[in-house]
Amino acid sequence: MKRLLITGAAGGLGHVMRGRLAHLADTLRLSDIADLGEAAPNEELVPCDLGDKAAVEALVAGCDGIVHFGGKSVEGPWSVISNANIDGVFNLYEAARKHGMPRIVFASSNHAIGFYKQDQRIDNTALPRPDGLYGVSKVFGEALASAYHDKFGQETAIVRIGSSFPEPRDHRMLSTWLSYDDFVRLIERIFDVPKLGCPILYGVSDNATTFWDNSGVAWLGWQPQDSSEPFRAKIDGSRPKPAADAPEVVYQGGTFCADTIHED
Ligand code: NAI
Ligand code: 15L
Repeated sequence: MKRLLITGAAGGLGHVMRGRLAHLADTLRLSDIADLGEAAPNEELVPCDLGDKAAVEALVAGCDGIVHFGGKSVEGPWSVISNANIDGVFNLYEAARKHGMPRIVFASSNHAIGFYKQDQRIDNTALPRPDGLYGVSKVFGEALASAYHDKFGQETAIVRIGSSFPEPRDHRMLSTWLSYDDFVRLIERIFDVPKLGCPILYGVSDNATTFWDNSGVAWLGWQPQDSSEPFRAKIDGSRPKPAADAPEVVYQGGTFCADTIHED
């Protein structure tokens, strides 16, 4: 690619991928509402609020691919979620439609399906069961991606990310963990395949325990290579085992299922 846009580039995943995806494009265009630091020679910094339609249109112009990490990444007040994850995603897709429909990686979340129980194994055809306003906003993004694919041919990989951190932080994350290396390999595949369409897939490493079945997207040729297993003893030793009826043990979305609705 000539120019790859990473939104949310000042955030946890955006910061990591800023350092790991440079080989995919001549130029990385990096955007966020938060401070992005100094631009490296191969980087363009374009700060913007995703809720600002005109700014997002200018942001997307000239990009051949988009990794969309920007937005509210946990539960929060509706005004914040709706600005970033509803209006922001709409603005992004409208901008993409007007500027050549660059392929998009949409960072959806396991919280789009968080109310499935952990003893259920679901695949990429599972109906949404969002576990809060944040999850609902991700379902909206998934639906918008699907509509823009069917109407206009816009290609998106809808990645329901599990828990992508340097290492799993609790017992549930032993099942939901996605290593950074596996995520990089996934993004490489998404931009490499000749025809993508608009698949839903689970962003999860090759963990010994899992809730999710990615066999429906085997054609993508992505083979996660990491596992949370080496971290199990550390988690067992450092954290009390939660009660059998605790949300983090019962539901795929864990404690998000017990979060309240945040009023503005
Ligand atoms: P993060 O919260 O660290 O990063 C999100 C970034 O988006 C922040 O830098 C923030 O400033 C920016 N942002 C928020 N509102 C904005 C707005 N209105 N306009 C422009 N930028 C805005 O989150 P993280 O962990 O890096 O996640 C990245 C994406 O992946 C998010 O969309 C999140 O929902 C999704 N995700 C992440 C998971 C994980 O395990 N890290 C799991 C599931 C989904
Ligand atoms: C998410 O969607 C969040 O963005 C991330 O911070 C984690 O909470 C993750 O889900 C998770 O479920 O572990």
